[in-house]
Amino acid sequence: MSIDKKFVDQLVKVTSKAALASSYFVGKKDKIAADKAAVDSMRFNLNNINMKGEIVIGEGELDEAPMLYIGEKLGTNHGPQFDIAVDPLEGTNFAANNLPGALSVIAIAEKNKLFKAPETYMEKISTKVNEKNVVDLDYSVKKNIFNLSEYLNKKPENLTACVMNRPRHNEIIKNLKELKVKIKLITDGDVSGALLVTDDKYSVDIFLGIGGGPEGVLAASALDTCNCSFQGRFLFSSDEDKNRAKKMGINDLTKKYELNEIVTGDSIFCATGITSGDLVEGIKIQDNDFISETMVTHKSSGLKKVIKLKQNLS
Ligand code: VTB
Repeated sequence: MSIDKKFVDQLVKVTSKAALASSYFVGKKDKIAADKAAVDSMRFNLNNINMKGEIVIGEGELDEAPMLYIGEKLGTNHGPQFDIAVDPLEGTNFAANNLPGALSVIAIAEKNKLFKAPETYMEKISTKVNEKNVVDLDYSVKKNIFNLSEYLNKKPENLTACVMNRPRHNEIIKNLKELKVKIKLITDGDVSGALLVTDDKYSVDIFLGIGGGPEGVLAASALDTCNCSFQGRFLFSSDEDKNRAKKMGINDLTKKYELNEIVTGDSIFCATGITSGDLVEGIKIQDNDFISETMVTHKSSGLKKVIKLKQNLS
């Protein structure tokens, strides 16, 4: 069974309206208000869709998040069953400080076809090369770069690697520097970082590093449609995290997940810009309209494009 294409248009509207709602808080130094606006809007609009949806990746568990919590049912309760992953405001710092790259993100998949990722860190790697044994989480940075260089027939100094700027990535960055690879250092927002390998126009060959697990699953759904590679491995820092993951059904805590284990069926992914960034432009208001840009993918129809929409503000 594949997901009907009509849901693409509906979901683009969901993320574009959530992005609009959050955009009013851009630069207001209030991450919580910017997030809440996106969450409220997303929830309201998802509830108008004819589907039986369930949040598998959301704002947390019921006791931590009043809305869009894991297990929350969404939609009119008529229509197909979907797993839903949301990150209503990806890049809260970007929105609060009016910096490039804040996004409103959603992915839906057929029921039980999206990995239920715990709220923990994930070691990730993505590339535009979808070939086994070229790039792998188990290889050293140097081996990955040499393999990619050979495969793409590009010298290491002509390759670009995207990495999030964190002390935990010092070793990765040191290795990349030694190989003279061009480093694209991002301050936050690794959904977008992982997706920069999806099109040559972004000039990124490989993304690597440790970021949020839920963000890894969201990015994976788009990478799947874009025929790119992705691998992820969860990292747990406390026994509490480990126990929670076990309760969620993860028995092997050190397992390396392949893309086809994270997304196992048809999926739709939408990411609308709140502030303009590498991937898409941010929300612009013109008289009574707002203009949004959304990166959209839909696996079964092979759709992969940026959709620009002009919608009425009221
Ligand atoms: C990660 C990353 C996200 O926040 O979760 C990061 O996946 C938080 O990482 O894309 P730190 O704990 O190291 O700050 C984001 O960058 C979202 O802004």
